[in-house]
Amino acid sequence: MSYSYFGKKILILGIGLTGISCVNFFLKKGIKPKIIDESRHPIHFFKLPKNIKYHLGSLEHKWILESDLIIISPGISSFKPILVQARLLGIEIINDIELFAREVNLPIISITGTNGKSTVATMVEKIAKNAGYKAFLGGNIGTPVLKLLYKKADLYIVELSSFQLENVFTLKSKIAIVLNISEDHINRYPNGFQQYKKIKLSIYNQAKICIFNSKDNVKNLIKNKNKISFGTKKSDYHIYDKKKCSILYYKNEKILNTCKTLLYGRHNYDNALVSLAISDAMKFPRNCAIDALKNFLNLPHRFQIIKKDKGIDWINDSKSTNVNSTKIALESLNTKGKIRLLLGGDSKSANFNILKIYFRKLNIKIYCFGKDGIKLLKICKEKSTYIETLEQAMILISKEAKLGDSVLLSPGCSSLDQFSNFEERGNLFIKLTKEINS
Ligand code: UMA
Ligand code: ADP
Repeated sequence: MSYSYFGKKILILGIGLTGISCVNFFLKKGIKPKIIDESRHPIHFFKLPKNIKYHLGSLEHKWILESDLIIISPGISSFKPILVQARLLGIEIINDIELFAREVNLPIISITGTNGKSTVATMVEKIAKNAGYKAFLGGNIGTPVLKLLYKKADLYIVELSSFQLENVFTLKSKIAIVLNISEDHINRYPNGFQQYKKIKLSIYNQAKICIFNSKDNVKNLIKNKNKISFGTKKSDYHIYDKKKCSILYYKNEKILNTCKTLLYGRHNYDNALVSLAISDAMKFPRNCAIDALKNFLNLPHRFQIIKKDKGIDWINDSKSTNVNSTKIALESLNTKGKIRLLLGGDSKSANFNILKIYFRKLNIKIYCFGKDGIKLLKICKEKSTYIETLEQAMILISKEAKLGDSVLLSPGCSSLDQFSNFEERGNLFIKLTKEINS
């Protein structure tokens, strides 16, 4: 079905990467939308094409209520009262992913999950390219999907956050996958975890092949018949852990020994397994997948070893922005000495109590920093200390760390209280690590 936007009053919410990509999408069609941002000084404002009507500083109600179609950016909650009102009045609210889905006739591989999306999406991109396909990756990873429309592509790989799944209605993925579901972004959803989970699972609506994690107990919630499982020993794709190495299997068939890869962290074996499942479902040659996975290096800021110096490991896991990724990082560490964990930032109202048991049993010291540092200190007071900033915590660690220790930045929180993004936080950790060790 081809959609026409001519004659409609189109309003875009958010002058960020997404909003700008939407403006350009409509301009290419010869349509001039309007745009709103609640900030008075949106940082991407300078990218807004000239002659576009904009409003800054508030969600201008008049513009919202007189529009026919609203395109909302992921950072803006679609549960804001004025948007609820607009919807009740019959005003259509969609997002850039919906615009993209309406335009595309090529295969789309859609990836969501609480953790591991960027890693798996990048693994799949590398495999597809290795197999000779023109594969383009976009979405939550950083490139707005609408920018991909103008590439000469064979297929698309789309990383989707729960925010980006909120206003999508006609996405027909060739393959859809939810990597895992645990608590995150609870401050965004009025009805809590169940609402977050339902939004994540909506990725399977209208998908041809659904790949799911058996550990999430979601099989019966997926209506599509074509399902592939991974995760537990009984799943189609599973892992057998031996003492040193792990073996990736499809049913009874051995596919890959992780000792032949450069992957760091047990959770990345899961990510490689899922990528293999996607690759097989796309019918990419196995050798292309194995080859790409053997050479895959952890993405920056994702459980990335920075320096092994004076017998101390320094690990940058700044992309850990929820409690589950910190838990996984602690499970993945194999340390002779003490773990020195940097935990903190904006906890987004999450419950951190699942870490209690790890803090109790591990040889660990927790350095709590940032906006919710004091709250985090309470998880295990006797092994924790509060320090205002990451920088101050690193100075203290430089005095305390001993041979055999691991220093782990896996903050479990959003960085936005003290940094502009997780990259800035990770880069500061890398810089300080190098200074301490120079
Ligand atoms: N804004 C408002 N009102 C609000 C919130 C924001 O007016 O209530 C305005 C801001 O002032 C700003 C604009 O909206 O000017 C920013 O829009 P945005 O927050 O949607 O950000 P974009 O620049 O469009 O980036 C978005 C994603 N951001 C979010 O989901 C918050 C990017 O994911 C994504 O890479 C990009 O689209 C391209 O698809 C980032 C992210 O943090 C990396 N994702 C979250 C995560 O991974 O946990 C979900
Ligand atoms: P996302 O795009 O979903 O945020 P990333 O691949 O960027 O995922 O990784 C984010 C964080 O989650 C990092 O701390 C990383 O070490 C951790 N992580 C990666 N894969 C997994 C997984 N399969 N399960 C749990 N945590 C993971």
